[in-house]
Amino acid sequence: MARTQPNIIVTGTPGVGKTTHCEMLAERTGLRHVSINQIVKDKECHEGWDEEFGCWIVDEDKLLDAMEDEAKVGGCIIDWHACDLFPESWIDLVVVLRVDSTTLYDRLAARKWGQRVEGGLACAKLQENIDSEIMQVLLQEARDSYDEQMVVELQSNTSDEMDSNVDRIEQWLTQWRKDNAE
Ligand code: DAT
Repeated sequence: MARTQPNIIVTGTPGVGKTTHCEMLAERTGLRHVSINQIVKDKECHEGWDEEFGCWIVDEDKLLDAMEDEAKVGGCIIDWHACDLFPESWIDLVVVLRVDSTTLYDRLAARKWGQRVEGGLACAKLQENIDSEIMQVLLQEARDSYDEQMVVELQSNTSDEMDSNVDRIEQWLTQWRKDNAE
């Protein structure tokens, strides 16, 4: 059965603005903000907590099982710092948010990790995320995993850019709805 609403992934390095964009988009479009972090935690789709990286060790099979019904219905705005695990057939648009490394540094430093810099681990994690952003790791992952026409790279340094990104995604959604109207 064809989806009556599209599924959109919003991805990018931690701190690029995924959650902020997804919340704004959900409010404006009526689609659902699907936080993978929350699902992994709530439905226990993990094999424990990774102390080194400060995140859950995701059990991808369990996660996909937990999401399948919702993905089939459509209307999900998926918020996650990876995208290659979702089957291409589930997805209609992949938005990769990008940010300048100095802006990202400031945002990450304002988080808990920055405050624990002397602990070493936090500092390594912060630096790893900045390196990952500079090396376009998530953009490459999106391009490797999905048809190039589905992947859009958008800048997320300022609130003006965020507003224009949300406008653009809304326009895309309007067009998708027209194209897929029965
Ligand atoms: P993510 O979900 O990618 O980790 P976030 O949405 O939590 O990122 O945003 C991290 C912080 O940066 C948060 O305080 C909001 C701010 N922010 C995000 N995108 C922004 C933008 N385009 N302009 C200004 N601030 C932004």
